[in-house]
Amino acid sequence: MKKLVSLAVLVVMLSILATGCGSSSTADKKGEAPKYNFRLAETHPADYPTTLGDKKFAELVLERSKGRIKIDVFPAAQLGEEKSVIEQVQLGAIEFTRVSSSPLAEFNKQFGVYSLPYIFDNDEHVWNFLNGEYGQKMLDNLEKSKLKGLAYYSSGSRSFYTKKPVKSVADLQGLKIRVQQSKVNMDLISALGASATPMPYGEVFSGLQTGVIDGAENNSPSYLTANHFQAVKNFILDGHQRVPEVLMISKVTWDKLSEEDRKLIKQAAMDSVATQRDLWDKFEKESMDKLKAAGVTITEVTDVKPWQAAVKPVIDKYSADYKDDLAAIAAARKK
Ligand code: GTR
Repeated sequence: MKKLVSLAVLVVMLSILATGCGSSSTADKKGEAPKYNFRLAETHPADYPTTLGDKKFAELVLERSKGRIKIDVFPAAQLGEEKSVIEQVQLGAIEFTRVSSSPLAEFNKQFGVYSLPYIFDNDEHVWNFLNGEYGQKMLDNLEKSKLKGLAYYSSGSRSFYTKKPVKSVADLQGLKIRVQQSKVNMDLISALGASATPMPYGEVFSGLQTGVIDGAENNSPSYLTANHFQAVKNFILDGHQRVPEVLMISKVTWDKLSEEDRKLIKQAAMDSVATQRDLWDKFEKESMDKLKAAGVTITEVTDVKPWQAAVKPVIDKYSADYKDDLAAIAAARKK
């Protein structure tokens, strides 16, 4: 009898699982079977605000195409780390991704401008630029890198977190700091007197735990959700960068779509931005509270000038390469 009951429980559980996972679904219920089944690669966990932005995008596309275009979001780097994902998107092996502009810069040099330190004053300045003609044109310019930029998402500002407390630039001297895989980032860390260690995002936690690196840098939501705060507990809010996130489609995929579907996809991406930004703003605050509650020591930077002075050589090195881009960014400040 007991055996029979557990068998029945098992059958019920399996059928629940089957309905939950079946490709089912939303598309079928909405009408036609999907003509396209695309994948979107995301590095963050399923409930991260940016992943929820991706999902909003996929939902709008499914709805507006009446189930013809289905995009499945694969969170938590299931399809690989950002650098390898970008390569696969260039080839059309993965159709969509959302990545940071930093690793993207290795594929499209212009995006490196976003990694330059202290070029934006605040979030408003960032969005003035991104929503302006120049920022939008940059998304189109990704075409020469076999990619097509659809929209920008928020990612706040990046700051350092370290094993030993850092209270000033001087405290960073000689520390091994993980950076995103891009040249501008390497130069930035060197200018601050630390030793830059590029590595994929997914390896940072164990790097911090084992002491391969002494620290890393990111926004508060990433510091929290990637569990880096469990390994190192000193967070200094120097806000050295504001690096926008980019939602993209493979140019290979884009070229196969009808003009009508392209418009639908572009519009859905643009319309998903409000959701991502709203969730982002809320979660940014929430993550600071959670970090504090978890015993992280947070150091405010009241005077950012010594930090700006220390990284000036990076601006000097790249100012000729990014002359027009920097001028457009500066102009977005005045608006
Ligand atoms: C995050 C960003 C990710 C990833 C990560 C990193 O802020 O959202 O896409 O680039 O930083 O540091 O690798």
